[in-house]
Amino acid sequence: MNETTTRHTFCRICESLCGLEVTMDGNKVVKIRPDNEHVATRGFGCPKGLKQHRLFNSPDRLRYPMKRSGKEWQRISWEQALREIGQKVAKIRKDFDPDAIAMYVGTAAGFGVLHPVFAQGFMQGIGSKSMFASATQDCSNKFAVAEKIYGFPFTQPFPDLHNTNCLIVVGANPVVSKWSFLQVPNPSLHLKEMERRGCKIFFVDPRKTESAKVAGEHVFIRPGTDVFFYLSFLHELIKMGGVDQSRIADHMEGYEELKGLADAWPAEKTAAVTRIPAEKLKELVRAYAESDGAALYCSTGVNMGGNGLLAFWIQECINAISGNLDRRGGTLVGKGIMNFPKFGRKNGILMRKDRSRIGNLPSVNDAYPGAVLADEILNPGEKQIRALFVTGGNPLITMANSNRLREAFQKLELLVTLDILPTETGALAHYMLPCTSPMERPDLPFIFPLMLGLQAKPYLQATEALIEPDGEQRDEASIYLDLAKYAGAPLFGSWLGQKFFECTRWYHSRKRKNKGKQPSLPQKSILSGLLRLTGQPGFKKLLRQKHGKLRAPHEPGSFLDNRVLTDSGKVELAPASLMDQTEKLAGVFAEELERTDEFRLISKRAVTTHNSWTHNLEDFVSGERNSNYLYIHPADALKLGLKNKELADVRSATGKVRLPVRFLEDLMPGTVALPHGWGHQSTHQQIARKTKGVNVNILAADGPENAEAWSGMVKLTGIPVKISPAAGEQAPSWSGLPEDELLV
Ligand SMILES: Nc1nc2c(c(=O)[nH]1)N[C@H]1C(S)=C(S)[C@@H](COP(=O)(O)OP(=O)(O)OC[C@H]3O[C@@H](n4cnc5c(=O)[nH]c(N)nc54)[C@H](O)[C@@H]3O)O[C@H]1N2
Ligand SMILES: Nc1nc2c(c(=O)[nH]1)N[C@H]1C(S)=C(S)[C@@H](COP(=O)(O)OP(=O)(O)OC[C@H]3O[C@@H](n4cnc5c(=O)[nH]c(N)nc54)[C@H](O)[C@@H]3O)O[C@H]1N2
Ligand code: SF4
Ligand SMILES: [Mo]
Repeated sequence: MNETTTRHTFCRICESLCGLEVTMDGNKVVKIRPDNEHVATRGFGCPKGLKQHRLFNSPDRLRYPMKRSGKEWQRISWEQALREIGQKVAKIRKDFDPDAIAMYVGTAAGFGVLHPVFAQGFMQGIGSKSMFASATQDCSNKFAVAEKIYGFPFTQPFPDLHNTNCLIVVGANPVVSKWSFLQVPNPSLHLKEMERRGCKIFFVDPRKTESAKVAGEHVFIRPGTDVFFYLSFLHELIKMGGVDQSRIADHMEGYEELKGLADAWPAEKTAAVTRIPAEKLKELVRAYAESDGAALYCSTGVNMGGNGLLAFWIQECINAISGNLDRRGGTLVGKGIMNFPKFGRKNGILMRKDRSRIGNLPSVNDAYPGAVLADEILNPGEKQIRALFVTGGNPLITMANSNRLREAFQKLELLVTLDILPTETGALAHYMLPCTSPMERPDLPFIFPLMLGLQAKPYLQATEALIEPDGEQRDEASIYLDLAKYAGAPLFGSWLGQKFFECTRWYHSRKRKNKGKQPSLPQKSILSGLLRLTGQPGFKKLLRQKHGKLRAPHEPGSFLDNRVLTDSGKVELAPASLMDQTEKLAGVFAEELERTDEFRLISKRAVTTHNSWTHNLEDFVSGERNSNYLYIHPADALKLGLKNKELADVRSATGKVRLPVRFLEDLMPGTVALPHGWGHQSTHQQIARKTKGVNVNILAADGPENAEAWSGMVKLTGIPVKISPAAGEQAPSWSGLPEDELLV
């Protein structure tokens, strides 16, 4: 056996960014363990992170540029791929409008520093504003609200977990998903520690989750009704006198309007809709108001429920007026390595005021809502989308109304995916371009910690590429540099910049003297430049601190005085654009009262799956795990005549799927759960495609009429469904896919 070596890196699959210790045998990763000495993540890791080398090593990995003719895929050279794609882009740009070329930026793009920057540079060079992003599935509400109340979309307060005495978690399941918009590894340990030191914890969720079983108290809420929970919380908080008037006077505008809004929503009124008894809600408010440092936190269960904009806004107002914002034990606003919000606001970054051609919906973080992507492709016009680049995402599975998206994608003149795997979206593409995996590229932590300090314990870390690609995989930055060249549209619209990067890459490749290697930008030098620009140690120096380098701890009291970026310099509690939206609330409430019998479908994440892309490892999908299931409370099942393990038909206004039932007592009656990210029967991933699951997003509605104002988000949770025992033929479409698309 060769001699093995040990290297240190960090995982780039989810926001935990766990420090990892890797055993290498030459160019091969043989074992991954959690890094016990990591300054912040201290020996934590999950099965996905610890087996990622096997996911990345799969024989199905994209290793060469691939071109599709009809149903046949053929390996082609990079030269051919880049030239043909570039020419097509140039032609569409010339014959139509730059906006006819679109891009969808998926979650994976956010886990590298250079990938999203160069993708954006490519689109800017083309002059296209047709950007879409996975954030419109899961968190645009947070960005839209933050821009209005704090002055910048990325100003995102997070709970001071280490010091808080009361934490109310609404629609999040950190034990499975880790925290989002906050980097805290090992959520179970943290929650237990918090409870041990006397912190009160509540989980407000339609399911008694894994998190709720670890610590704290669980409170059921009917899916999609969070906005009424928050309104009553605000009402009762004001009534109890839990408001810090002097902080409001010093740092906030609009309190009287906010108070006026809350008047109409006592806990007794909303209980019928949220199903949270008034007394229980008051108990939560009391615990929150009486604690020395308390925080309300929400995530996708609230964001994706149809009223995420208003719900999150009111949550933030509660944290602010109670005096908890910017306070030890309350919520904090972190600092990245630079003052990105100030820089962004000054330069208009992420603050474009564009509106979509279809539906006239505003962009959030300079991206349009995914809700209109299919419409933008299907509806004629000069700016009709004709080409789409999908970069680190898999929209066919993860966006609403998958069958309509499929139809739209099939009409595109050019669909290109940049991925590490041949995905379901890739199966419809004209070209699939192979990218380096996280193990094959040097990096710094995800943009959130680096630029915004959304970390419980702030630190910095750098990692080398651990292995060389075993095929022709290239890093995304390099791919976009070439695509820009071949399309005749320089990155960021600057020929000088384009030439600079081309020369740098040429020089770097020559210096490496490695024949046969793929051309690559000097990523470490570029990252080092970024670090130095912001007064940090360079990349090489940072690498020496292999377990991470701690940064200054968060400073409560550093935000309200001088980092609020609204025109008034104060937190805007009641901006007109949000107040306008409250006019619909009475109507929504009345409708909720009418629809108390309706079944509502929610998502359910698992430790072994990550959105749509970790299903190609036998360990994660063997036995019972080879499918998703319709989870239902046994009492509901009995009413509907459904039996455990038998098939059910699930219908929504948009589509239908058929899948096996599993009883789950943890669910609130009237709620069913169906995990997302499944329905892989059309992918070229050999293991994933043999799984049986269905794509839940066949049931979710898209289109501008279903998009929430300002956030542009559609309902991916709380979807109304009808359920019955399976009846009639098992048509292929019940698995979510047309017959001619099925590979098995
Ligand atoms: N019904 C329902 N729908 C949902 C959700 C839900 O809860 N319920 N959740 C939503 C959420 S939270 C999100 S964020 C979206 C996710 O939406 P997407 O971002 O579209 O989906 P992912 O499955 O995360 O896709 C990531 C892709 O990146 C690829 N990849 C991994 N590493 C790399 C890399 O280094 N480089 C490149 N180029 N590619 C890489 C993977 O193979 C995968 O294809 O889905 C949403 N959809
Ligand atoms: N293992 C694993 N980890 C992941 C991911 C993954 O797919 N798998 N995805 C990653 C991504 S992209 C993200 S954004 C994060 C998401 O992280 P989280 O936002 O924590 O996502 P979930 O674990 O789905 O938790 C959402 C919770 O909301 C509840 N819920 C559903 N509908 C409602 C509702 O209407 N109201 C309320 N109050 N609750 C509701 C659900 O029951 C669930 O417990 O996780 C990340 N981490
Ligand atoms: S929790 Fe798992 S997937 Fe997330 S960063 Fe840690 S090891 Fe990676
Ligand atoms: Mo997400």
